[in-house]
Amino acid sequence: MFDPAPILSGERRALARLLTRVENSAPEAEAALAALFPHTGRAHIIGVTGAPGTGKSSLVNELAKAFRQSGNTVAIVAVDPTSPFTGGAILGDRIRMRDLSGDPGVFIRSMASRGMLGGLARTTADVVKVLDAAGFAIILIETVGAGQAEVEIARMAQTTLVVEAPGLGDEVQGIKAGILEIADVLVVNKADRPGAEAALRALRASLDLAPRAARSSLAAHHHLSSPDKRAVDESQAWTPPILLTVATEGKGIPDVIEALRRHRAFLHDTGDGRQRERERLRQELELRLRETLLANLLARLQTGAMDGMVERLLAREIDPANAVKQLLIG
Ligand SMILES: Nc1nc2c(ncn2[C@@H]2O[C@H](COP(=O)(O)OP(=O)(O)OP(=O)(O)O)[C@@H](O)[C@H]2O)c(=O)[nH]1
Ligand SMILES: [Mg+2]
Repeated sequence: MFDPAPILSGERRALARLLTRVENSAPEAEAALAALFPHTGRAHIIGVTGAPGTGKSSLVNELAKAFRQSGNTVAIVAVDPTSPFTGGAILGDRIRMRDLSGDPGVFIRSMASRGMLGGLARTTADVVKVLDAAGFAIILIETVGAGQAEVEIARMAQTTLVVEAPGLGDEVQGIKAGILEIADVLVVNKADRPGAEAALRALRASLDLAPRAARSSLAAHHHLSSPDKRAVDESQAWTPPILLTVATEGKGIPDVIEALRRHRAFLHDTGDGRQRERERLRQELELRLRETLLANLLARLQTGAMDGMVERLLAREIDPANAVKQLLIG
């Protein structure tokens, strides 16, 4: 039987051991997650995302220090979904976050997608649940904002902080468009570099252009559809603040902390937080349902049935849609 007590009291070795099991989808992990679930839902989960090299890790490091100074415990989850050679990046982060190590109120976990059975987004969600149950007041999740997995990871956060930096090439414009929509707080880091003010103005312009529904509360498009209700919602919609920082010098950090706290209060006061949570849980349920149904189905197929069907497709004897029908009929 899994004993949740060591995790609930934040015992670090028990925590590290369980997180490894969760990452490896070990059979014991499921029982542990079930036992811990009632203890989750207390942390402020903050996603930090943005193009490569914008200074996310440096910023996370500074935010963690500031949160510690005001007495909050902090867990950091650094996710590196892109590179199969994560050793270097994680080592770099370790060095950057060195001033946090040794502090019992800080827990840092680096995750790479390689070899992860359950998929990165789901595993990250489970890791965050464990840290939440362990009582960390603040959970910072760093992802590189490049693809679907990262956006999904950002969505599991209550507050999403998008980091920009001046002088990024055109290739990141696409990334920007996608992640601007999910931003609750925008930071232009590397404000010591030329072009920071211009980047800030450009961001402000694209935020003004963005359709309001896209960045107002989730409630606006899921729940409240009648015009007058929407008007009410607009008046209390969240406008993402845009802030300048120099993470390497710790400049601008108090304003970011303030914005994060304000956003949390907004989520609480408007009921938006609960609606986001509801959406997130629905998504998780759907995802797991889909996975389980598929796994059950594949387990029931006769051995070789798939291979045989692939050969028939190859020979153009059948089309994919009818192949599925035949496999389901058995
Ligand atoms: N000039 C300047 N450099 C910075 C600032 N913040 C971070 N850097 C530098 O930018 C580089 C990348 O910083 P990281 O914090 O690793 O950025 P990141 O976004 O986490 O990078 P990835 O995780 O690899 O995507 C490092 O060399 C930092 O020292 C800043 O405010 N000003
Ligand atoms: Mg980083």
